[in-house]
Amino acid sequence: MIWSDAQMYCRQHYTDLATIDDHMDLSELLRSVHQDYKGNVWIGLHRKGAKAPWIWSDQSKSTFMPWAPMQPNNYGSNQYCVIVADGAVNDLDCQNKFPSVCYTDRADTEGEGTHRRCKTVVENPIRWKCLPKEPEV
Ligand SMILES: [Ca+2]
Repeated sequence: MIWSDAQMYCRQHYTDLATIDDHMDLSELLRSVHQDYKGNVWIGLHRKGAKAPWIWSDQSKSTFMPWAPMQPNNYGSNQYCVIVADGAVNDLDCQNKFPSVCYTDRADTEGEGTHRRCKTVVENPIRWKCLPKEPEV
């Protein structure tokens, strides 16, 4: 999907496109993704224009943006959306079609009122990574 479709899809079916909070979160994301896919995936990081700040789709305040070397470079002056590739992030043209990583907030049954975020990789066709498919309503 292109980035905006991925955002819409994640918001409809999960909580939102994935946010990365820290190195642990990045490792978990890579582990989810790399089960059988090594390519680029959209995450929730994006911006409205070349001068605009980078923001997360879910309004997260996370400042963890593990840019690959020389990134973000806004190559071609239209790279406003962000992928994870090779364990780092890179800005790309939002019109590219990639699988995306959504997340779901859900109660952690072993925690004490804390939540954990389950990440799910979405492709065309949709592949379910860490949550069972929800019944059709
Ligand atoms: Ca780039």
